[in-house]
Amino acid sequence: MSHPGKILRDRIAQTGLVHIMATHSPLSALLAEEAGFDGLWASGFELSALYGLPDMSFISMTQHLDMLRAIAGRSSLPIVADIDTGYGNAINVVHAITEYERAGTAAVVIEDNRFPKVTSLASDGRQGLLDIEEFQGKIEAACSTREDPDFLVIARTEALIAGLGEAEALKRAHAYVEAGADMILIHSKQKSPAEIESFARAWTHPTPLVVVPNAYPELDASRVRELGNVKMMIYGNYGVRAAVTAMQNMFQRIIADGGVQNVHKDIVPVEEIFRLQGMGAVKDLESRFLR
Ligand code: SPV
Ligand code: MG
Repeated sequence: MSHPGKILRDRIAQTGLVHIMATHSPLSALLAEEAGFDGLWASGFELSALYGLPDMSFISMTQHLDMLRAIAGRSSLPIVADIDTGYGNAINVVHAITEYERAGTAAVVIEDNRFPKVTSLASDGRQGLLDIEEFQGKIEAACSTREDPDFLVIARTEALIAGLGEAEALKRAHAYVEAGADMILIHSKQKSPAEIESFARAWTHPTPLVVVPNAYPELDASRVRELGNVKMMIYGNYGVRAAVTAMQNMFQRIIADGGVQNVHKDIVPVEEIFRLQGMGAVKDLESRFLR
């Protein structure tokens, strides 16, 4: 049996900073693995977008888990699962952790929003945070449910997103570590990384931080390494944005050109899709077993 939590922990120890790419499908996971990422982010935002829905708890745990299992079946990279609020209260978290660990997840991120959550990145998003004690109960529930002690429980505070300021974010992060969190994900929706960098400098606790530079793309790996205590960067929505950019462009050109006569040379040949689909293995099986 593989131990995805151990694989992720070892990778963090070896590199000092892991790069985790958002995925919404096994295909995008394969592409992330081939590109050289250390792990996969089973993003709620990306999966919601894949269904054409906003990221506000419309996607069920079952839908998210089904996709995560499909991803785990096609990639050997450790998966960091975005389980949003944990699908309810601390009891729902117990159920979620059991299911996600069985599905082969290396780590979960649970955020201190109230269910149903609303995407963090909307400028006018409604953000209601749980009381600290209630969220501590969810973190404790997650930690006591995991069977593999290397399975990582990452607590995410939305205090900066909710406009509660750095002192509240620090207070919450300390409380979540006290409850057992292995890492703290600190997020912001400001356009500049200043808020995140200030938090990271003020965070003197040895528990490492996770950042998601979606709104503040200038926060690159070299800037993150300078902070010293950030051990994971999650590229939160780059897969789905890249896919949308490519498909919008391609579909518009086909309509404008009245056919595919011009565009076909600008996209991968179908053989590349065969390769990603594992058609080579099917050919071997055919020659062995089909009579
Ligand atoms: C996600 O990718 O679902 C995230 C990151 O949670 S963000 O959308 O930036 O909140
Ligand atoms: Mg999310």
